[in-house]
Amino acid sequence: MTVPEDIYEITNPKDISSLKRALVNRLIYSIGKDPVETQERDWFFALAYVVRDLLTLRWMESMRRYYLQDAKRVYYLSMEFLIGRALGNSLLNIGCYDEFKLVLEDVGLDLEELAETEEEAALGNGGLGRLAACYLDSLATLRLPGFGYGIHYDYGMFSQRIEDGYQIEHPENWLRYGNPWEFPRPDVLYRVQFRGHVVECPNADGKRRYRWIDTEDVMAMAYDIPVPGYGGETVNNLRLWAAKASRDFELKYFNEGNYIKAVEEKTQSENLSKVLYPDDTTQMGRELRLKQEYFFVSASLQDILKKFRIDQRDFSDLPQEVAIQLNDTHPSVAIPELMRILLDEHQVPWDDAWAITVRTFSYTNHTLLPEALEVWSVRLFEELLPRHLQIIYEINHRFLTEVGERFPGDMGLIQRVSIIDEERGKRVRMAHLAIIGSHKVNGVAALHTRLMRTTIFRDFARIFPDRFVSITNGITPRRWLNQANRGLAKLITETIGPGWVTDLERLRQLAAMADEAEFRARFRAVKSANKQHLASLIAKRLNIGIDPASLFDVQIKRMHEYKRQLLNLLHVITRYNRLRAGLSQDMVPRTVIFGGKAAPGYHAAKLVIKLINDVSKVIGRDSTVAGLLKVVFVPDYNVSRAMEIMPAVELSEQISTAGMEASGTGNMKMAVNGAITIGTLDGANIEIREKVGEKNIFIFGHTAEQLDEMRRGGYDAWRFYYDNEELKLALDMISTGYFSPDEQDRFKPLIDSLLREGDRFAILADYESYIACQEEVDRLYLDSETWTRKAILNVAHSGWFSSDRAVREYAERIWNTPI
Ligand code: B1N
Repeated sequence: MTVPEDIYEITNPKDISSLKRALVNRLIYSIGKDPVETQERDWFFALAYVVRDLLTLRWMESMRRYYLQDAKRVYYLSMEFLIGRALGNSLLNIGCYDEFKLVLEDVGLDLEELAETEEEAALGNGGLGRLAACYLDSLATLRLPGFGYGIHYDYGMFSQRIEDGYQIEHPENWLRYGNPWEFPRPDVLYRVQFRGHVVECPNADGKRRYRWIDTEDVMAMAYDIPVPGYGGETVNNLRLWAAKASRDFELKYFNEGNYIKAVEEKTQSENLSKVLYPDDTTQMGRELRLKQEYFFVSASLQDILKKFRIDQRDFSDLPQEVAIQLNDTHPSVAIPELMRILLDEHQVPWDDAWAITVRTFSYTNHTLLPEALEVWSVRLFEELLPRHLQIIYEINHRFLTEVGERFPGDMGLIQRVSIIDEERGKRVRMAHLAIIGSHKVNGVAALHTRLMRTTIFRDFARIFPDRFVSITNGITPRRWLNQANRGLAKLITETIGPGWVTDLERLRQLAAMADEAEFRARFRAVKSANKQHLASLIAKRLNIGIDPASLFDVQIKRMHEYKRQLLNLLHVITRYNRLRAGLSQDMVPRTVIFGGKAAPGYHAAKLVIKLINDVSKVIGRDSTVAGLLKVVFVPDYNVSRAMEIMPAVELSEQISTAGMEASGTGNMKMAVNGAITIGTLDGANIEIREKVGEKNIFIFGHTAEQLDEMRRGGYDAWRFYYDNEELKLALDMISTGYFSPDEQDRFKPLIDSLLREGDRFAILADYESYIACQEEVDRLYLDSETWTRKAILNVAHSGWFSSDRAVREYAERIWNTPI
């Protein structure tokens, strides 16, 4: 059947009265509420359903268009999609924000307030998951057939509460009231196998064939979430898989008359998609995690191949029709899985199957930290995925044979590049598998890619010189500027027109405006309003008063030692000491804001949260620094909090140990919102400096190379301690309980890590130049015109950090789907 023309309930999305009719219809017929007796949440759901309706037809049109164009499809496989709230973003993307605002006013409601009732989809940890969400937005905006595949977690990122200064994790049941954006698809169901064993069966053609049998199976059920591009023309799809028990479990026990056992088993297998692992840049070698990885990979590949086979094409066409991007190694079991399907289920010969696989996959590496590189014990792999382990051995064998032929006699090389790590118990190195099984491997910033090629993957860069490419991360200007910072967005549009929303490089036109006093005043007024807004939120929620006229100095990101929140604190303490010593004349009043979650088992990171809160308390109670210094820890940092804070930031803290932050993306968000960065030469900070100009950024600290050299010569932590009195004082205050009189050695582990355990993150080495750099920040802030000028230039030169640019690069250089 073709879709009848008159199916549209809303014939004109600009027609307020038809929008209102649709809204009230939804409230009555979909929510089942009498308009005279409603709660705010009812209206939110009604509105979300109306918006989803508007998306749905465009979504079907997009799918039809792709089908007719026979366009090559891009699949983004990711364990994480940190989407955040969808209402405001969808309304702005389809261009109906103001219209719905009026409709709601008409029924006595405020759209912004209503939007706050939406639970956020926090299906990710941090940068990696948020990047995936930004890329989905850009894929749709660029009208590319790009689809996300991930896991439909019941519990996403935990919510963080602060009790007595400590982080307490609470589960966040975001699906409690249902998710109005998703379409459950009980008919899209795939069987995913686990365990069992492999048998070799004789084949008529004399070739060996393998069958994976006696498996324990789980079903994957699809949930579809529409992803609207800007302008509303294209709507793509994010498909998330939820685990459902297979009927086999039930039947087995039902037949034995054991009803309770049957239900118990059902719950157990459905646990698979229950919860997101809250570990950012660390690996937890847990069985459930490997099961999650294979679960969503297996379902996604079955789905991808089902669509591909619709036209009965030959598998050798797969790389022309399909590109699959692996977001880190988390989905890299897709490589042996595709091989298994081709070999065992379709009898494709090995060499053909391998050529297809390598040309289809590409892999993004997001970190060089050894603790984040995924390895799985061979034993666990064998237990859960015996056939995949066999295939991995065969991939490895063939690869190592080839390497042996190309580099004869180099046994060290063979050991280093092998997929199997033979030291410390046999383990499967997923990064090696991902590199060997992909045609392109990309790093996420220039430095990161260079380090990847010269350090951890040096051998692979020699073996596959053309495989490694650099694509610097990007952020979507729709959410991070147009939506989050309405004031600045309006000012920009009034100045250069609306084109920047889909062509962020146009911000460059603002550069000339930086020299105009009137524009600077308007820009300052926007920033000032944003700061006041944030101050009022902090007052309302945390009952803390902050001075909107003070410099807003902000570090918001996951809590991790390499991100060095502790270095920031050492500056705060030093500043406090200087103020108390009466040296306030050169210092501007500052509000230092922190926000971020620590992995629940990461003790050092959690202790830093406690230290921030203890320092905040001591400083907050000291009347001698009142009005001059304040420290605030914003609890439960998430996408919504980020959208509130980013527009108000003046100083963006990007102070990771050089060589350790692969890229960073918060750095880009703050720059485009008119903050000035204080940072190390790390990750994308280097490219930010290149774009905004070195006069418009504060750079300090050792470079990655300098740190490397320093470590080779022997790092002497104590020397930094004894050579700098202010550093010594700050450390002594922490270690002698100045901030923790109730428990003097509370922070001993932190101090020990710096002085006795080698200061792995070079906090002491960078302290002095950080403090000096912060002095420069104060000097500049006193000159408000010059500060504003530099802030404007940051906005003007941030266009390159749009995720549209990044996705275009993937399309051209990796997926071969040029736009
Ligand atoms: O990915 C971001 C980068 O901007 C950040 O610099 C980088 O730290 C981040 C295991 C990770 N790398 N690795 C992870 C997340 C979850 C997990 O279970 C590792 N996250 C990053 C985007 O490129």
